[in-house]
Amino acid sequence: MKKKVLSVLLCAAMAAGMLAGCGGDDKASTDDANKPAASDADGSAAGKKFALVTKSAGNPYNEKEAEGFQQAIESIGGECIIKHPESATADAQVSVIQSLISQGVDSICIAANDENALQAALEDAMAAGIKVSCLDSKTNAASRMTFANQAGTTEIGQALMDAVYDIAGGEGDWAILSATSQATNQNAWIDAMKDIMENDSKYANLNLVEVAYGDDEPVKSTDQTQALLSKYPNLKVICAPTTVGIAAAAKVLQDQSSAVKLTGLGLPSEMAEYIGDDDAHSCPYMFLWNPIDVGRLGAYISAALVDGTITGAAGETFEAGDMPNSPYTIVDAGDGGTEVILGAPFKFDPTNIEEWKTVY
Ligand code: RAM
Repeated sequence: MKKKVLSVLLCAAMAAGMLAGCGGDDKASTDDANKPAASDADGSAAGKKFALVTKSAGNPYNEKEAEGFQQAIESIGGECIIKHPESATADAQVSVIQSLISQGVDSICIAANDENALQAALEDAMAAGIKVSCLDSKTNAASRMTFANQAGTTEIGQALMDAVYDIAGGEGDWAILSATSQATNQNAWIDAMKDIMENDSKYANLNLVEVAYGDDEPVKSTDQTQALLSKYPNLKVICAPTTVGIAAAAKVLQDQSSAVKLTGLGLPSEMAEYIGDDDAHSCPYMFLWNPIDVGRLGAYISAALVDGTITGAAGETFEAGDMPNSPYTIVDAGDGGTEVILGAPFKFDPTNIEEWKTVY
């Protein structure tokens, strides 16, 4: 627990530092290579270029990931290149990957908008000697060396399924408001929820009426929430396993004083005003992990791949600076590839949301 508090404090300090020192919010169209911070660099990655490709621009979760990635790369003396594609599509990411290959970067760490559609581009990158890994959302095993996974997929599915069960009172209609239909991470979490629901009679009285897609766009997520409310008059709970979706749905439900309740994965900073146990709040509780640490883990994986400490094989270990669980071990991801798990999903509720809303 002490470790966790320390990590939180470090991240808060780091987040504050990032605001002052770095502009990590660049669009794919800009070609921004940020210089290493000489003061805390130990030179081990000097002269190397480490790229991060997020899912899309304009998503605060992705910006937090980028903050963490940049901080870690700069702390080891590397050059950090952050790319936020214009939209959360595979096509947008393929163009970014192609331009990074031409730039001759040493590594690409990517939050995949599609499990399979990036394969050709990422194989080209690996053939050019670039070390490819994923964070947040993975590609298939053939097109990555390993993956910084924020938490175990089944664990996230179980936490969300139990929240739906609890908030619905064990029965009734519920719906999912997801990100894009191709997002590997959301699809894995949704599959895990369905598996749990279908294989345990405890959940037999819950009825999943629809999986809607807001594409991680606030306006589309708002429209999809409204559509769910009008299509399903008996709806009890919406589960949004996306920070963009949950924030949009929270506002719709709370503004309308709807009886429909919400849970899912959200940023405490965006969700604090909606979290509460009473009728005035739309979300009793939700889950997440530290997105800054997801970025830091992706950075340390990239660095270890580039300096040859790891190849991405299960069983290998690597140091990750002052991260709470360092050294980390690479494990089998169950899809033919490997992953590194950051930690467990963390519950945010009325007892702790005030404390966390200033952290991320
Ligand atoms: C959204 C994105 C991201 C996901 C979070 C929970 O911001 O889809 O990939 O990890 O939600």
